[in-house]
This record gives sequence, C-alpha cells and structure tokens, in this order.
Amino acid sequence: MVRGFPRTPHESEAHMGLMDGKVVVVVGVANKRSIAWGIAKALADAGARLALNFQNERMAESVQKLAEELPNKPFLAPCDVTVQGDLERFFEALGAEFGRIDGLVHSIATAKREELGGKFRDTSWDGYALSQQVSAWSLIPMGRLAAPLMEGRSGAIVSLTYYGAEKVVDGYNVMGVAKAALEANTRYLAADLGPQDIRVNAISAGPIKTVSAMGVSGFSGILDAVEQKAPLRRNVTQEDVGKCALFLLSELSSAITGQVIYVDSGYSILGI
Ligand code: 1JT
Repeated sequence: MVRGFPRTPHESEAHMGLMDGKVVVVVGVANKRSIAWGIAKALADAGARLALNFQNERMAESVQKLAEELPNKPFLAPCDVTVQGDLERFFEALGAEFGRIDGLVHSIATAKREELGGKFRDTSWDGYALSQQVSAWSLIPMGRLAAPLMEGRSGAIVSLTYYGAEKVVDGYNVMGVAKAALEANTRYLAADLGPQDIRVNAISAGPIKTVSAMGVSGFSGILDAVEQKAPLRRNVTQEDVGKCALFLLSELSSAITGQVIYVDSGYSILGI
C-alpha cells in the first residue's frame, strides 16, 4: 500500500487483511442470492481462503461457476446433511486439503413448501423432522467435526437464524421451531467448545429475497413490513449479513460467544 495518499478504498478492499491466512468453510451456497454467497464474498474480499460445499452433483456445476467469481479459487466438496456419512466425508476432505480451519458458517435450512404459510397445527412429523435435521441438528455434528481442525487456534462458528425463532411470525411455522432449536444449539455448542477457544454465534438476519424464500406465500408482505416499520426503513442485504459474519469470524469479536446478533434494520427492537 502506498502511504500518504488519502484514498477511498474500493469496496472489495474495504476489509483487506482481516482474514489473511485464515481458512473458512461456508456451507450453504446454492446460487447468487444465497446468504452464504454474500458471506463467502465478504470473507474472500478480506483475504480468507474458502471451502464451499455443494449439496449434490446436480448443484456442483452452478456452485463451481459462482466459485470462479471469487478472488481466490475455493475448495469445493459435496455435502448434503441428510445423506448418511456426507458430513464425515466432507470434513475428512477439508482436513486433507487444509489440515486445519479457522472458521465455519452454517447457512442451510429447509422446510416443506406446504408447511410454510399454512396452519401450524398441520405440521407433519416428516416435515418437522426434516426441518430440524437440516436447519438445526446439522450444526451439532458440524461443530464436533470442525473442532479438531480448529485445535490450537481461535476458531469461530456462525449460524444463521431469523426473528420467527423467538416471536410468532405468521406462516413461518415449522421453521420458527427449527430456528429456536438452532439458537439453543448455538448456545450449547458455545458452552461446549468455549474451553477449546472456539466461539459460536448466530446472526439473526432480517428477511432477504433468496430463491427459496421468494416462493413462500406471505413473504413479500414480511419484506414490506420491514421497509415500512424498521428503524432503518429498509430491508437488509446479503452484503449486510456478510459484513457481520466477517466480524464474528474475525479477531474483532474475540470475546463474543453464544450470542444472537441482529442484522435486521432494527426491526426486532419494536414493540409492534
Ligand atoms: C427457509 C426459507 C428459512 C425461508 C426463510 C427461512 N428463514 C427466513 N426465511 C424467510 C421467510 C420469512 C417468513 C416467512 C417465510 C420466509 C424458505 C425454505 C427454506 C428455509 O413467512 C411465511 C416470515
């Protein structure tokens, strides 16, 4: 860097160096609109070496295409948390590639379409179990498998949640219960892994137009409510969430663990 030249850094260099030499695993990139993609870009711009998963062979090519847009070529490997043995194989591949990791992002969730937007009382066991397995339980084995790769370094794990975990948001239903479990998992994992200097936090993001959210009935009404009522009077972006994830995965948040941090334009402070 040339000294003595006051300059406005280009956005992509704004956090230069913060993650230099760090390896971060981001689970949940599916397409350009994925929250995980916003996080991956923020981390890559800050100098992190990345590893991404793709859910299955059908998704491999599109994730590969996205990965080519990053400044450094990320490591890619398959991982579907509903496939027996996939998590173990994924972390084994990470160990073989890097030998160690510094950070992990959990940005996956699923619900059956008919159970988002209908009546909560119609939640099926299959739908309940699936949303719990993918959206909440998977954080636990990820923490267990990541911990040995973080040994001897300050590790950090970040999960993604939503306000519907703590207050009833019309139609969010089975996902609200899964996110409540995810937030509790975040706290229990933080207590479990804290003695090994691994921090675990959740980001509670405001609603974001992702491919999976867009098809949900009632979702655009939720976006409108944020724009009209949230203190900042705007919806949040993948970039907003990416910057918070960067903070939580970096040394800047060195004594923060077990917390839910809100990136929601202030919506959650309101009484109505
Ligand atoms: C999933 C989806 C998790 C949408 C999600 C989510 N977390 C937040 N959203 C946005 C959202 C919010 C509300 C809503 C619907 C969607 C899509 C399927 C995969 C998991 O209400 C109907 C309030």
